[in-house]
Amino acid sequence: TAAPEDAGDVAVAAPKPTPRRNDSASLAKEIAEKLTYAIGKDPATARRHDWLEAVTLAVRDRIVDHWLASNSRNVQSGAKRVCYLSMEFLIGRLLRDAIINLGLSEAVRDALSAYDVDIDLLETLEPDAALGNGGLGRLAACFAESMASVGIQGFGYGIRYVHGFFRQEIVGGEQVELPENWLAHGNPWEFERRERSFEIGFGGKVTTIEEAGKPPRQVWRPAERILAVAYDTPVVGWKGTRVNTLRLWSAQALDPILLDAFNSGDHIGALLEANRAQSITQVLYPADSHLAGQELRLRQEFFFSSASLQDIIRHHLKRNGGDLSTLPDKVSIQLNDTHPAVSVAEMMRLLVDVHGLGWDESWDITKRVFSYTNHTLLPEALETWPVNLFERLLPRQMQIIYAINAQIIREATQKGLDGAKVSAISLIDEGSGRRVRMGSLAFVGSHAINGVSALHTELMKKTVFNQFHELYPERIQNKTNGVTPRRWLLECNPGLTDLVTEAIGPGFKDDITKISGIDKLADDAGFREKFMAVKLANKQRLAKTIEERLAITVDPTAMFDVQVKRIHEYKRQFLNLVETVALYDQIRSHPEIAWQPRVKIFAGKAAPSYANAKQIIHLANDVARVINADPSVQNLLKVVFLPNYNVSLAELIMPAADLSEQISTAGLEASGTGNMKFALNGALTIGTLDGANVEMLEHIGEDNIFIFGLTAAEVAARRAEGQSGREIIDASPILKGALDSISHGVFGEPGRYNNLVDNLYGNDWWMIAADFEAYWQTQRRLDALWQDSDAWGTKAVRNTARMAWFSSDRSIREYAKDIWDAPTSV
Ligand code: H2P
Repeated sequence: TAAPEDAGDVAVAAPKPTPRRNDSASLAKEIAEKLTYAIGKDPATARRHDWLEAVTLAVRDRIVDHWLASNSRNVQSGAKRVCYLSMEFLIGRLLRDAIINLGLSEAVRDALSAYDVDIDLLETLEPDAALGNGGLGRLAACFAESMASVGIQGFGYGIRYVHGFFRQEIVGGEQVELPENWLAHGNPWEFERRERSFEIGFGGKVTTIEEAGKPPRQVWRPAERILAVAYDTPVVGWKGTRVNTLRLWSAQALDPILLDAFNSGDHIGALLEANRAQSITQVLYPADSHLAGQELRLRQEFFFSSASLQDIIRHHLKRNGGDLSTLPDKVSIQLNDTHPAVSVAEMMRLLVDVHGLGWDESWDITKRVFSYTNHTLLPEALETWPVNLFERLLPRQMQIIYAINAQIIREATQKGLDGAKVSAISLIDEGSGRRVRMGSLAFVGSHAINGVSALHTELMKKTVFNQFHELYPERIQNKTNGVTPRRWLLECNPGLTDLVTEAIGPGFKDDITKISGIDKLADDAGFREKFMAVKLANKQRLAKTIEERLAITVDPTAMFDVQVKRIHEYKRQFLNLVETVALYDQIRSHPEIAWQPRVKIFAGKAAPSYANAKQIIHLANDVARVINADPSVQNLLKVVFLPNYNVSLAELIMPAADLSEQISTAGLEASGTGNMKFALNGALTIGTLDGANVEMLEHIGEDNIFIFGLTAAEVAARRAEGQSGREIIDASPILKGALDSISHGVFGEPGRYNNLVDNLYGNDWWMIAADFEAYWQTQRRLDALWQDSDAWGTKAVRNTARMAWFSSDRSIREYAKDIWDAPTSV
C-alpha cells in the first residue's frame, strides 16, 4: 500500500504544548492571533467569513486538546471500540455544537463582543455538512455525538462526498436540484491523514495459488486500483469529556497524472484516470429509501467498506500483537442499513485470503464482529445487485457470497426448512434476474439485527426477515431510535433550555431524564405562560425567516402546523395537502364556524427521479400560492413551503412548531426521529400508530398526543383485499370536494394532479382516502383544543417533560449493552 508506516511509539522529547484556557480574554487574544497568523488578515479588514474561521480555529484548538487526551486514553485502556459504518452522516453545522458541548458559549460571546462581532451571526455562515438524505443519516450523526457523550470509544466511518445532498430551489412551484458545495471555502473541521490510505480494487480476476503441503489459496488481482485517503473530524461529546473520530474516506488515483500521456500532448487523457478515481466520492446519491441502481453506487459502497475494514484490521493488529482471533473482543462493527453490507464478504476475504485464517474461524469472527440495523421495510428500498455486475466488479467477494450461501442453505436444510423457505433465505434472488440480496448478506453475517422501533422490529420478524427469524430466532432485537438532546434542545432552543434551567436547575443537561422534573409544572399557570412565551418567540423567529425567504407574512399567534421530512408517498404529505384544501373550502363555505387560524408549514426534498414526490411538492406550492392570495381566508389559513430543508432549517423549525405531523401509512415509517425532536420542543403530535409514535404514545400519555387512522394490521388487510378509495370518496363530500378542486384546476392547470388523485380512486395504496375522515376529525379536535390555551399549554409542557427516553444516549447505551458489549464511560 502507499501508506507510509507510522512514526511508531518512539518517545519524543518534545515540549508539551500548554492546554488552551477557556476564559474570554484568552479566547479573544487567540481569535485575533488566528485571524492574523492563520488567515492573514487584521481585524480592520477581516470579513465575516474570516472571523468565522478564526473563531472556529480557536475553538478547534480546545477540541484538539480533548481529542488527543481521548486518543491516548483509548490506547491505554484497550477497551472495545465501536465502529459505525454509514454511507451517510447528516451532520449539519458544527461550530455551535462544539461551543455548547465545550461549555464555551459565554466566553466566546464575550470574546467576540470585544471586536463588535456577533457569534449568532457568524454561526449562520457555516455551511451545513449535508452528507445524507434524511433520518438515516441524521441518526448516524446523533449516534456519533451520543457515543462521545456517554463515553464509548466510537469511530464513525463514511464517505467524504465533495457534493452533499443537493440544494433545492423552487422555480415556478417545482423542485429544481442544484449542486451543493460545502467544501467550497475549505473545511476547518477536518484533518487530512494521508498516512492513513488504503488501496481499493475493482474488477480483474481471481487466481488459485497451489503450494505444496498447503490448501489452495485464492488471490484477487484487481484490474483497477484506487486509493482511499482518510479525513478525520473530531466528534465532541457533552462537556468535551470525550472526543471521538469521524473518519471519512476520499477517493484518489494512485497516480495523480499520467505524465507520459501529458508529455506526448494528451493533456486531457493524462487526467482521465485521476478523474475516474475521484468520481467515486464526488456526489452523495439522493435516495436513501429506494434503490439507486447505478454501478457507481456499488463502487461507493465497496470503496468505503473496504477502506474501513482495512483500517480496523490494521489498528487491531498493531494494538493486539498481531492476533486477529481477538478481533471480536476488541471491535464491534455496526452496519447502518445494507449500504455497507458488502463488508461481510470483504471481511471474509481479508481474513482468509490476506491474513491466512481458516474459513470457519473467519466466519465465526465475522459474525461476532458485525451487527446490522435495518431502517425500512419498503420492498423497493431493500438493496439487491445484479449478480453479473457484482461478479464483474467484485469477483472474489462474489465467490465468497456463494460459499456463504451454500453454508447457510446447508444449515437451513439440516434444520428442516423446505424448498420455498430455503429460496426465501438464499442470498441470491432468482426471481427477477439473478440478484444479490444485501439485506440477507448483512443478516447472515451479523450476530444481532435490529429494527429502529418496537413496531418496526415486530414487523421485520413477520415480513422481510420472516424465514431468517425462524432459522435464527435469537438474532433480531429492537433498538428504538433517539435524538441527541444537545443539538435538538440545548442548541436549537436556548429559550426553553434557560426556562427549564430556571425551573429545575441545570442537571437535565447532564442527564436528560431529569427533564421530567417539569412535568409537575404543567398545571402551574405561571410556568405554562413562560413556556408558551418561549414558543411564541421561537415562532416569531421562524415567521421572520418565512418573510425574508418567501415574502409571506404569517401571524406568529396562529397555530403552526408543521410537516418537514423527505417527500414520500408513504409519509403522506399528500394527505396533509388534501386536508388543507378541504379546510380552505370549508372555511369559505362556513364562515359561521369558529375556525382557528393556522399556518401549514411544509419542507422537504424529493428524490430527483421520484415523479410523484415531485408532484406533491408542486401541489404544495400551487396550494400555497392560491390560498395565500385569497383575501377570504387571510387570517385563518396560510400555507408555506420552505425550500431547501436541511439540518439548520430543522433547528429553526422544530422549536417553533405547535403541531407536529407524523401521519405515515401505518406500518411503513420504521421509526421517525423528527417526531421526537418536535415533541421534545413542546409540539403536540397528530399521528398514526406507526414507528416510534407508538412508543411516544406510551411515554407521553394518550391525553397528550393525537392518534388517528388505520393500524398497521388494518392497512395490511386492506392492501391484501386491494380496496379502492372510490366508495369512501363518494361517501365523503368534504374529501370529494377537495379532490375535485385539486383535479379541476383550482391550483394550477386542470389535470396537472390527475395522477395523484386518480390513484386514490383506483388502488388507495397509501390509505389516503381510507384515513381522511379520521384525520379530518382529529384536526378539528385540535382546533377546539387550540381555543383553550391553558389546556394546550399543559399538554405542550407534558410533551417536553416526557420525551427524555427518546434521547440517543438511551439508544446508544442499549446498543452498547445488548449488541456491542462495549463499556461506557471510558
Ligand atoms: C429512515 C426511516 C425512518 C427512520 C430513519 C432512522 C430510512 O429515515 O424511514 O423511519 O427513523 O431511517 O432509522 P428517513 O425516512 O427519514 O430518510
